[in-house]
Amino acid sequence: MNRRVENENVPAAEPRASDPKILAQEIIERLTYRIGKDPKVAKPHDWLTAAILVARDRITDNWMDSTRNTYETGAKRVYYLSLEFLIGRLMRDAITNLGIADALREALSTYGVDIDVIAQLEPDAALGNGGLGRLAACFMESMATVDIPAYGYGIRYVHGLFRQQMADGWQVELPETWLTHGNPWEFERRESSYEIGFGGSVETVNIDEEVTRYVWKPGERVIATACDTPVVGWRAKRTNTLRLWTAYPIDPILLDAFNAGDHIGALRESNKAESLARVLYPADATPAGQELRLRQEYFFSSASLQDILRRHLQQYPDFTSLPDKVSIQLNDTHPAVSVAELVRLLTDVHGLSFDQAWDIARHTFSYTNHTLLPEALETWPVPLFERLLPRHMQIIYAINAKILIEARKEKGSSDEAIRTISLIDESGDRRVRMGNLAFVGSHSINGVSALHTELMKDTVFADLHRLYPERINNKTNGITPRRWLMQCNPALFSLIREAIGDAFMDDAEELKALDAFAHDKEFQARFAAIKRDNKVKLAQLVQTRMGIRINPAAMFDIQIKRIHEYKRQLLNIIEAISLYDQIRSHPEMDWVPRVKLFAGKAAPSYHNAKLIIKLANDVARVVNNDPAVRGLLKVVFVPNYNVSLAEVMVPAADLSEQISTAGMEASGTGNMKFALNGALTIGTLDGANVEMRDHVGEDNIKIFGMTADEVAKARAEGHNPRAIIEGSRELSQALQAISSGVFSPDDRNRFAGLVDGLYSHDWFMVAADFDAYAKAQREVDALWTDTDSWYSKTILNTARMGWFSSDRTIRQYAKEIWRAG
Ligand code: GL9
Repeated sequence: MNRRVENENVPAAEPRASDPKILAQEIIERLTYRIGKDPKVAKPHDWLTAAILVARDRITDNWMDSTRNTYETGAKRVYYLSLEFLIGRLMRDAITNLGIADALREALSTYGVDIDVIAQLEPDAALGNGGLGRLAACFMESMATVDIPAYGYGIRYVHGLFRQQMADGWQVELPETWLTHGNPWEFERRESSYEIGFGGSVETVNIDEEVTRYVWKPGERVIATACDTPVVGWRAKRTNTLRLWTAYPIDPILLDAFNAGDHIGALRESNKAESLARVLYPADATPAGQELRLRQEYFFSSASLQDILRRHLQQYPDFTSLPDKVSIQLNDTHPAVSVAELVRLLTDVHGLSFDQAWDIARHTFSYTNHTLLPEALETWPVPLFERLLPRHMQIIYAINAKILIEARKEKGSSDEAIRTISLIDESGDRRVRMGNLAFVGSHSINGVSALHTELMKDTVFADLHRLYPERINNKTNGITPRRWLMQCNPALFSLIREAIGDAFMDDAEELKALDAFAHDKEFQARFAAIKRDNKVKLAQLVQTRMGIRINPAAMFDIQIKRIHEYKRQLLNIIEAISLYDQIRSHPEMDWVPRVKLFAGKAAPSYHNAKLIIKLANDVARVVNNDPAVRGLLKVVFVPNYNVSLAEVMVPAADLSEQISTAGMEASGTGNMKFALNGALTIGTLDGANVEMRDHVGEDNIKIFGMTADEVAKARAEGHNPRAIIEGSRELSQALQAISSGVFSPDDRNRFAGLVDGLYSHDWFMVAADFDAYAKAQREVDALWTDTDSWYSKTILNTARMGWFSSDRTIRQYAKEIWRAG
């Protein structure tokens, strides 16, 4: 086993100095001895790898200090279990946090290498789908920054989120191959390997009258091996570990089969094991629902828990201290099987009683819910669960019995309440409810914005909340200001620093000192000039990638996020069509020039989302080529949205579209990134928009549309979208244009399904909110023409967004949930 070798005579390595000369020397050393390249013939990729290796050494010094320190102080460790980490590129993040960005730039320039050029070659680590995965990445950085001993646990997918290509305006998915050039950030830890079982049967052994032991004999086994990436916090205060699991077969090749000539069969086991970590499921807020997904969930949960228990026993005598020394945060329901797995490990492997194990589990786990969409709450068919994880199924039944007896006997729950609290959904084919399992197995269940948390109490978890009223709490999401201001918008960062000093670099709420500059003409002009430069950069990107010219003087109106009906890209497109009509009908009016930019991926099986992408592209083609528009409106769908593209688009936005149907976006985090970078938000009272309005002030955000209560009421009482559409001239004309094939002359019926949905039920209230949205957009136009007022508002947005730093969010988790740090 992994016993630590305590050898006082082995000195720690000397921390490395970071002046440009030394860095330059080391770069050549890495290039020569690690990459095996003569600097004279080194390719840009080789320089990138060498630079990363040099940075990594410095991180490693800090990493070892952090790990040693946690061990010595006996501090509580936090484990963040997440099936997704949407990291993006790491180099810029790492070198800014280390404080060697300038020195490294200088070092590379001595060889004529431009750091900005090689930085572009680093692939995005896209091990996540969207907001949930990006939040996990921001949290990793903030946990290191606020000095919490934390580990992220996940899967090292060989293929991250698919690459999106456009073929005639349709989304086509291609595999993402981020590991082609290797991954210089990671350290594989072959010694940290665990066996993970699937299937088989459970044997019962009666030890005596009272004690029965259960022995799970899995039918299949694979090996999980750790791969570590260091995550360095701001000013390198601490470096934590992101531990991602890779799957290996126990027997890499079945030699008998191979020798008998069955060359493919000989690799079957190996392929099966490796398929576990091969691809990220691209589903967004809809469960993937396939056996491989449940296997992935169990694989990473089991490996992580075995690792956590091993580390605990290295330092402490037994597991009674687990809840004091360990907090495990379940990021959504994806790792919820961990609840049963911990109970299994503690009872079957370590010999604790069921009651002891259950008590420890409940005090150790906490769970974050990220969505209210009922279809997104994972459930698994009982027969599948039982076949794949027979022992866990028994444990889930035992937990269920305990909970339901308590609900009935002590709390007097009704039959109806018992039905919704049960871990087994019996309304149709019997299914295991992972949300309920995560809830009952945790001492804290948190939502991700104030509104979302309240809705959780009233809807999905209403009965569980009545049963355990002290468990649900709110932790409004945040974003790391390092990546989402300092790094992505260096010019704005410098301007702020010049104006208010450095305090905001360590405490984002200090940005409020900028309030004093909101009406300062000179400051406004400089703020505007920076925005303009950022827009020019985006315009260049659009020109080179898509061959479309956009005017940086126009208002950049941006909606970037996953494509989903509830996010209502459709509302935005229909409004663009309506504006297009009006510009042509009223050429005499002073239209504000706008560029409407969209980007985002659709889940490959989400038919309507893919149609919405096609519609955006079809509308773009027509509008952009119509001379009657005179360049006053452009529509652009930028392909292959990812973290790196966001880093260019966010700083270039004038207007941020946060227009989800109220009650449906749990929080949103893109909303925060835009406002922090000086964009005005047009949005509904949904998710964190509500709290953003409270912070920036209602004069500095454009809120429109139905509230969550109104939406719930309209849905319950039934509303008549046809009457609404017929009552709105602009809307009916825009829909008429879509239906008659103005944008799809090659296939008039292409969008019939989308339009019919609006007439027949309009579940997402696109029709219901249209007029309010269009009116809000014209009010935004009016604001835009008053330049001073526009910039005073956008400056106030930057000034007042400090609270939305993920450092604040993490401090709240640490204090109120983890009791750590
Ligand atoms: C999400 C919510 O939809 C967002 O509103 C929220 O900001 C994030 C982070 O809490 O979580 N839940 C969810 O399933 N996704 C979210 O973005 N989806 C993806 O990550 C694709």
